[in-house]
Order: sequence, then C-alpha cells, then structure tokens
Amino acid sequence: MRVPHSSKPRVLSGIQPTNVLHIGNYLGAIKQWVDMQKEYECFFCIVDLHAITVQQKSKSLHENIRRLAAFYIACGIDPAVSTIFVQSRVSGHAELAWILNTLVKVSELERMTQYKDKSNQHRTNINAGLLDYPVLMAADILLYDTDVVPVGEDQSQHVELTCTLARRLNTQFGNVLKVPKLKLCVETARIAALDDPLKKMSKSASSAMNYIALDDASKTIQQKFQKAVTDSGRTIVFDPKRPGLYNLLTIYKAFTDESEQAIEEHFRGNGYAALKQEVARVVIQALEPIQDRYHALLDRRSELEQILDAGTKHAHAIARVTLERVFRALGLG
Ligand code: ATP
Ligand code: LTN
Repeated sequence: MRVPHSSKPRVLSGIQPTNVLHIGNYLGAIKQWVDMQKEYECFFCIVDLHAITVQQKSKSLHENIRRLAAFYIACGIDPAVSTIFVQSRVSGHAELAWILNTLVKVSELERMTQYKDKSNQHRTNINAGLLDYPVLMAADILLYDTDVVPVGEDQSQHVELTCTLARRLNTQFGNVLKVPKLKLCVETARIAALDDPLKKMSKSASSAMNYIALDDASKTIQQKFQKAVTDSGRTIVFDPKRPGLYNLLTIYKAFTDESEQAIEEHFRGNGYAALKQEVARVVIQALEPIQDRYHALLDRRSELEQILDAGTKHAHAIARVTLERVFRALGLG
C-alpha cells in the first residue's frame, strides 16, 4: 500500500478511553496538540489496549472510545488534517510491543512510577499488562517514526524508556527505529486534584470532586471550585509552596493566557472565595463551545465512525511499513 508522505515532522500522542476527560487532560495534552497541527503531521491515538490494564466494563469502554474521539474533535483536533484512530484496531501496536518486550528488563518496568502507583491502587489485579504498559506505549510511538511526543509530566518517564528501547534495538540491529523527543508543556504539565492538591488531577480518581470533567455542567464546576482545597492564607500570589492556591491560579492562567503579574494584580485585595468564583467563570466560558460541539458530534454517530475508520486505515498503512522494517532487521518470518 502506498502511504502519502508528509514533509512535516511527526507527532504522536494518546489518551486512555477511561472515564471522562478532565481539564488536566485538556491543558496538559489536547490543547497543545491542537496548536501543533499546523507545524506537524499528527497522530492522535485512543489507547484502548492500555485502558484494559485496569478492569473495564465492555459496554462503557466501547462508548468511552466514541466519546473520547468526539472530545478530540470538539477541542479542536481536525480529522481532515490529523489522524485520529483506535489503538486496538491497528494490530501492529501489539506486535511491536511483543518485540520490544524481548529488549526490556523487568527491573526497568518495575521502576516506573505509574506502575508502582497503579499496582498500589489495584492490588487485586496486578496483571502483566500493567507492568508492560510502558512497552505498549513505546510501540505506539515507535511504529510511526514519531519525532515529538507531547504529554504531561506524569508520562515523561515512559517516553524516556521509549527512547532507551529504540536506541537498544538500533544498537543491536542497525538503524531501524527513529528516537523520538519528549515535549512537555511545563506550566500546565501537572494540574493538581481539586480535593488534594498534592496529587495530580486524574480521571480514575475515586471522587468526582478530584477533577473538572470537560462535560461538567456549569453548576457542578462552580461547586467543585468552591470546595477546592486551599490553605488558610490571604494573599493571592503564584507560590508553589501553597499548592491548592497555586493550582487554581495555574488553571486561571492557562484558560486566560494572562501573565502571572497581571493575574496577581487582578486579584489584589480579594479573598479565596472571589478567586474560586473567577476561576469557575473562565473555565465555564472556555468549556461551553467545546461542550456544544461535543454533544453535536455524539448526535452524528455515523460521521464519528467514518472518521475513526479512515484514521485507522491511514495509521495501519504507516505502522505496517515500520513493522516490516523491524521484522527484516531482526530476521523474523
Ligand atoms: P487515569 O487516571 O485513568 O490514569 P489520567 O487522568 O491520568 O487517567 P491519561 O489518559 O493517563 O489521564 O492521560 C492523558 C494525557 O493527559 C497524558 O498526556 C497525560 O500526561 C495528561 N494528563 C493526565 N493528567 C494530567 C494532569 N493532572 N495534568 C496535566 N496533564 C495530565
Ligand atoms: N500512557 C499515556 C497514554 C499513551 C500515550 C501513548 C501517550 C499511550 N500511548 C503514546 C503518548 C504517546 C497516558 O496514560 N497518558
């Protein structure tokens, strides 16, 4: 199959179709992706094989895949420009992951922070997939000769392992895989949980007070910010040592694009209640058009399916070329 070639550097990133997206996913990942579409040839994956490393209900997984695709598009990913696809439908991901499995040490995987966290959270289901998660992620990235991987801070360790594995394979078998680069958006790389600002905002959190979901109603958003955990200080300044306050200000900054100085000036003389109200207002304002587009897309299911089908076809064709190169280099088949 001929694969249309783009001269732009390539970007690949992905999100798990678990639960609903939150503003941390938006600010830490999708918002950057939207901006990268002009400069890069982009692949945005819905990583359902990663999602099943923790227990999922099949019906909601299937629905969450569609919802995530709808959110990608509603947030500004243009399917006419970027490739949106479902990981499990491109078999090369699992194939390359197997090959990379033979190059990774179990001890390297056991060291991964996310593995330690998740195996603590899911003590009764510490399956091999949970340990192997970063290897599948490496396969996602390396299959597309990816140049740049934009992710939040929590994923940087996995991208570093991806580079290590690519170099290891290249050292043993010649120059086969492109070694990608990590792209962190430093300011919004880690949005903290509203109910515990020392933890990251997470869609698999046990309480919905942890996050602002992209489809939360305005009232819910107001209530969640009102209840957000802060300290007992009075001044409103960007101080990382006051994590609750810092998080609210970071969210405000990300949604308004104003400078820290302007924001501190804006809130001078105000208390936390006013700040919380203002943060809620800017978030609601930003999410409104996204929510409108999201609901409209979910009403046009067949269009959504067509977008995913076309994306999968394109991704599959490119993945196959890389995989054949790897097979040849390793002497497989
Ligand atoms: P889960 O809780 O199910 O692990 P998650 O909320 O951590 O989910 P992922 O699907 O793991 O979300 O991540 C999708 C993308 O969003 C990744 O690029 C990740 O770095 C980014 N991301 C996730 N949480 C945050 C956060 N709190 N702040 C900034 N970026 C985040
Ligand atoms: N592990 C990532 C999701 C993910 C990903 C990827 C991100 C899977 N494959 C490839 C970037 C590139 C996460 O949990 N956020």
